[in-house]
Amino acid sequence: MKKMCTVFLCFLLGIMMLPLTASAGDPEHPEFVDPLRDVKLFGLIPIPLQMEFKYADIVAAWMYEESINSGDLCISLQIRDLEERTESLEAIYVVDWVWNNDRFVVFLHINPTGVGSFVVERSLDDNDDMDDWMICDGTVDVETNIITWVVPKTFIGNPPKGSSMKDIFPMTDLRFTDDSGLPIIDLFKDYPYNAKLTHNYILRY
Ligand SMILES: [Ca+2]
Ligand SMILES: [Ca+2]
Repeated sequence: MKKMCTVFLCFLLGIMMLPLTASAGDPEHPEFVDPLRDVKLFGLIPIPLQMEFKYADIVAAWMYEESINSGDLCISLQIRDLEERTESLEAIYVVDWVWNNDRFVVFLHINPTGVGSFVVERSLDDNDDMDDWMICDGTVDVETNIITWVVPKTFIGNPPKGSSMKDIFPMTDLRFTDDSGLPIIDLFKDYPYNAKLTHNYILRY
């Protein structure tokens, strides 16, 4: 009987914790998980040795909010081995998502001169062309290999508590730098199409 009670209690606790787990974005419960060592030439051709591309290899992405800054939505992107300064190529880090049929994207460039601006763009008119952008706050942490953008909810249409952020897709690009004189094409990419896991993020505030 005691054992049955314990099992029942665990079951109840499990049910109570379910909504939390479903909406909690953090490194242990990311909304997006990508395979490792899957950076490809032009995004198409597998590369056997991936050592040179660790700073373009997506590991995971997630969203979160903090109660003291509930007017912001934070978007984190974890990379296999993040660098604050690249050796020669320009690295572009992107995460996009959808809410209410509108598209949003955050991005950041890191090149041999260092870290660029944290940018968020929005498309509120049912197409993929971004119609507005702003510079937002953010951090690059090379200890944890995590980039985080802090996006004011006012810029993304003030989604209310319980709103579902869908299609959270990160992407990376390595290109020649603007001042290299070489063609600005996407040389190496990690695409989200082979994701191991994708979830929506449900706003908590
Ligand atoms: Ca990857
Ligand atoms: Ca991938």
